[in-house]
Amino acid sequence: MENKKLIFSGIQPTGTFTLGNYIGAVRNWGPLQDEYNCIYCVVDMHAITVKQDPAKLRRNTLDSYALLMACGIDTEKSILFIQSHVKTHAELSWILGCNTQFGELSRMTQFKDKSQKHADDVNSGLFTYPVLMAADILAYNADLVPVGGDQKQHLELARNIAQRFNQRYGDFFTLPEPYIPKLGARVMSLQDPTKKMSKSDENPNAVILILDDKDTIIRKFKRAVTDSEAEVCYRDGKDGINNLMTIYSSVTGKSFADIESEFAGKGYGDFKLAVGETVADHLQPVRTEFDRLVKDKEYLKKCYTEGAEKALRYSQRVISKVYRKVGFVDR
Ligand code: ATP
Ligand code: LTN
Repeated sequence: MENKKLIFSGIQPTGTFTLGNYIGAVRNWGPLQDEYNCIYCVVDMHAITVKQDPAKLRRNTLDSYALLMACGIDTEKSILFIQSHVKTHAELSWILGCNTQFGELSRMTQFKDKSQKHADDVNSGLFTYPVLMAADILAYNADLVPVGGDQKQHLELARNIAQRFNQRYGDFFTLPEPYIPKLGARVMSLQDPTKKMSKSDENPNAVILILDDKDTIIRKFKRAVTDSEAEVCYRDGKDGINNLMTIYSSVTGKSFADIESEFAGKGYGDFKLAVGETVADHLQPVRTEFDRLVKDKEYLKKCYTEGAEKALRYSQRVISKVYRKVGFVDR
């Protein structure tokens, strides 16, 4: 690979991507490919920290892979692979786990949220989820990690784990930096704008899926929860409108001031319709490209097989050095 900084990121195949995943993360991944060496991954091993139906997981993993390509990831420029195909992630995860404190993991807000939501299955994978995430990143000694705002805490932990390893065994890991967009780092649920929009939300009206058709997208925006005023402006306490303005701004590039004047004197109905239409039109090319790609199973297989081979080759070099550092005997 060329001598550029290295980017790593991953997304879970827990369903189809939401507008939150798209604006907060995935749509930023494509444009980074020219400036950086990029490695992207569908993290199916993270997905099984909550119960998954095996047939659905398999389908969602392949769909997620195709969807990343449809969102602009080019397998000629970047390494794009499926996490479970590359064994080094699990191997490094064990070693990093031995350098991570119980207390640190107990403080992770995602763990607290998810263990409440899945109270019947608080398994150890859910608890050590951030260790596997640190392994994903450190197995490539990545410099930058483009994610939404909700992953900041996990990234800080990854840095702490890397630092601790470096102190114990001698400088080795690069400390990865988060790369979080200024706008749209936290797209909120359309039904409860105090909660983040999430793939696993049970209420379909809360979430825009990037594969939803135009009518569905418009209908969901029309039903979005707002407030009892009738003024399109960005202000504290107007969580619903603030969220819609953020979405509209991030797909059109218009500033909040422009949006406020565009809708001055108009009601929420007009604004919601404009957001719905704009988002649907913006996503149309992604849907068209996804439909084309997902039918071509042979091509997808070729891409993810080659992606896994490249990722394994790269990370194997890193892991071999880690094994030596911790005192494992050479094979
Ligand atoms: P789940 O609900 O299954 O936990 P999720 O929707 O949170 O999934 P992930 O696969 O965990 O999605 O996240 C993929 C990427 O999308 C991450 O970089 C994450 O920070 C980002 N992301 C997820 N939700 C949002 C959101 N609402 N706004 C902005 N970015 C988001
Ligand atoms: N935990 C992340 C997904 C993820 C990830 C990673 C992101 C797993 N491994 C490595 C960046 C780098 C999430 O989005 N929920």
